Amino acid sequence: MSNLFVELKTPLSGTYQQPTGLFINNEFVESVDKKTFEVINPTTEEVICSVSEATEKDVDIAVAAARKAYKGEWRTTTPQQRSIYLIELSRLAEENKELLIAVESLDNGKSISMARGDVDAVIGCLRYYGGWADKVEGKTIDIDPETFHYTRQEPVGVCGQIIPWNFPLLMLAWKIGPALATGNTVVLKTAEQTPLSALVFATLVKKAGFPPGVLNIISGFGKVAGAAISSHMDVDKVAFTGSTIVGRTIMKAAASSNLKKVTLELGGKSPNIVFNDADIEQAISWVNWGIYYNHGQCCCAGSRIYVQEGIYDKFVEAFKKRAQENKVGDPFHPETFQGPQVSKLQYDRIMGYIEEGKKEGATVETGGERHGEKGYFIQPTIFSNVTQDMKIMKEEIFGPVAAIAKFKTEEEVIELGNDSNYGLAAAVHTKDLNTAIRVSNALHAGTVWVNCSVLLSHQLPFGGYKESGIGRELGEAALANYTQTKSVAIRLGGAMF
Ligand code: TXE
Repeated sequence: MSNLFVELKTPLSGTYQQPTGLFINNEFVESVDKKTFEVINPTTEEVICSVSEATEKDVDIAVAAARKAYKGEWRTTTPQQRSIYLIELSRLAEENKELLIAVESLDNGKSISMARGDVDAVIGCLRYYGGWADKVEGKTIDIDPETFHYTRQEPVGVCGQIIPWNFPLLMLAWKIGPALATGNTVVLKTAEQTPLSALVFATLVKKAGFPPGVLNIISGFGKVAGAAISSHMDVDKVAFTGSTIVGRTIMKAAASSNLKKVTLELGGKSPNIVFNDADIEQAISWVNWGIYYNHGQCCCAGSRIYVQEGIYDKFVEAFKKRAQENKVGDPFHPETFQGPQVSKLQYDRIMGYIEEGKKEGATVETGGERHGEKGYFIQPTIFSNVTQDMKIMKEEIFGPVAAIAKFKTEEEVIELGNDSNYGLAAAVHTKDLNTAIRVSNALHAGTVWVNCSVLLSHQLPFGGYKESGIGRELGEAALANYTQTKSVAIRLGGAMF
């Protein structure tokens, strides 16, 4: 093994070889400046290993590799062959599932049950987009008998993809699936907090048969490698998932460089609405899942919980009990529901919001403190009596912190639900079909769940209204982000006009 691999160990996988280089042209390479950075285990706060850090120079090399592949063999690779590659990549992910789960838990801190769900979704997503590769079609358009018109859906070119740390592998799959299916090449930058699972995944890319340069995966920081991607003159499109503030920066960089296409999947503060007539047991289970799934580190987390006055007290009491039952601890313990937050920075941000909630006068029903002595663990926290103007009701906390408020009428809760700059998702709990449909239609959100919450499928488009983003990922809708329409008009003969 070269010095670009280190031997690591997890309780689930035993020892394994962790790649640490930048994955460019189907090989692991050192960064030009030989820079590296440390990766921290959020459970122990200890260093796991160091990985190569990409700078602008490495981004240039990766983009050149992606461009060369795009102009070369990949250009003439048939849609059916692209489908075969993606489905083989999905199969290899399945074959290496336990290792991918283990590395995800090690690096991100997510419980293995959550990591298992993620890796299953990765496998499904890659297979799904493999299925799309040979089904992207243009149209013939009948305009006049003298001319034959048709459209082609062509790839955009070299795509830069910048992903966050909350679902390191799943965000990778959501991004590369539609991009590769439609014939683009990719330079993907992982989040600096969680580079490890994507590097393990990279070992499968060459095995799946992808030509060199088609999919390049680099580790690095946002302000350096991320900024280099979004302002690069030879990147045709940038796709980003992360904070709204960085989303704005990326759009500006795209606008002031080469006007590359931009899709953004940003933050959220999703309302979770429980009506008097809801099945209260079910509603509590879904509300609990909606906010505490992935330790609250989910852009579509149901973090604003509005409960109708008739069941408010009963709901708060029962929800409190449920949240206290969520097992917090070692992500590798099979019964753990909630592991540590991903980093010290995120831990501090969340604890800051909790302090703010206390200061602003909301009631702490449960939690509100650190869990344990070591690692970035936070108790599942519920604030009740939260008003609309409080910070914890307005801003994305991105942690295990629920804010609950009481409402009286349907009209009032629609107003409250829509009173946000975000519009990623929402949930409605009621047994009345008319209420469910009326409220779903009235909410300004890219996804509305009825009698459930935070249920995602690679077949269903996902994305935000308002400041939650631009474009839709997943489903057939995502293909539009990675193709451009060419119209062809063929004159069939006859004199000009
Ligand atoms: O996100 P950043 P952070 C939200 C959530 C969280 C907050 C901050 O509220 O508390 O954002 O998290 C790259 N040019 N979400 O600071 O900075 C960075 O390297 C180009 C919501 O971790 O947005 C990483 O790869 N790229 C969210 C990615 O952007 C840049 C998921 C995300 O990091 C860059 C994560 C720059 N100037 C956080 N600066 C969701 N929508 O799911 C950073 N990056």
